[in-house]
Amino acid sequence: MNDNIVALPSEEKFQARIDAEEKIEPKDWMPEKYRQNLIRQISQHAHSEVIGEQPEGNWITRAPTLERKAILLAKVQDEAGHGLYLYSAAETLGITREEMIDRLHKGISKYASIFNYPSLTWADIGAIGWLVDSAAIVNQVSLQNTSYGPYARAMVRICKEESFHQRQGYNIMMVLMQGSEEQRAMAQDSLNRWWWPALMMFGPHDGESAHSAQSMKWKIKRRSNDDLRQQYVDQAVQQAHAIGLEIPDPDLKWNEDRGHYDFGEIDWDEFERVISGDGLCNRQRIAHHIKAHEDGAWVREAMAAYDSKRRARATDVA
Ligand code: FAQ
Repeated sequence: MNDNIVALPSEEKFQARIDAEEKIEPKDWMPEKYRQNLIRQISQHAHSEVIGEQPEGNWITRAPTLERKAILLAKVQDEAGHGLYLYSAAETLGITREEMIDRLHKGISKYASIFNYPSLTWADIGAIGWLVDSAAIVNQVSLQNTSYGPYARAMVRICKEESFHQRQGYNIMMVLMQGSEEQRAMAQDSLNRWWWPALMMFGPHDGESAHSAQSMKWKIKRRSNDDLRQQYVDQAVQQAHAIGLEIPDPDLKWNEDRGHYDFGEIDWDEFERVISGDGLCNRQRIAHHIKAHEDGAWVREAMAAYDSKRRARATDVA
């Protein structure tokens, strides 16, 4: 740390470290609001990874081939792993896993709105991998440079795995688009249903985003919601057109001056409804999570008993 920084009062010293692109580590001093904001964002991110297993898990037993089944199974397991890295990163901030899960079950802590939409057809597994994982990557690449060390490091591995997820989803869509008329229609229908929810993943417009200004100052977020959404649209439109899919947006148009696509307005009433717990699948997703959590209680108890026995044995030996 440089000498000028050491002489400043805590808050200023902290901001100076952020401005100098230093990583903040768990035992470092940090403002309480920084800690709380990180716990909020990282735990919601973790919940998203885990709840996101549900719409995909719905198709594991119905995947069209053994190969597709094995790939989907591996992807869903990866998402569980992402949840694990993220819960662990949040725990370094002084909150327990149990508290985070409790907040999820009580509706205090959110998770990505997209997972409150149903996966109705096999093409939806393509759309989730292509559109949802792409959106996750666009955001998470920027989070590899977030100011909190454990979160930034978790993002590096997560981004690598999400890239494989994105490719498997796009490959499903590509194969369907090379198939029968019915298969092409299924792929298009899936894009029609998932496009707008995918754009909502980036959150409210910058001017409406409650946390953005402070999160950008603390470099918890590195790019704004609208900026990331624009990059995503520019990428996804080209990918859709390359395989013959049409983006369901009459206002979508290349803007030569801006060098970006213009696109239509998100239905923000729908967004608000879904993040407030009133989407198509919110109740089902949480009920399923609570049941799985309760059914798995004996595993956690057995692990805790094994761990305390192991520690006691280690103390005896010492
Ligand atoms: N859904 O002030 P902002 C994945 C909430 S991972 C639900 O703009 P912020 C992998 C927000 O929490 C996908 N809630 O908030 C996968 C806040 O509420 P609060 C998850 C949303 O934090 C793929 C309020 O609105 N990725 O998909 C949403 O600055 C396939 C005000 O909003 C991450 O979590 C939303 N879409 O920006 C898994 C990335 N948008 O907390 C399985 C990390 C906003 O005050 C299958 N997170 N809200 O009650 C972030 O980058 C940010 O948290 C944002 C929101 C950009 C999501």
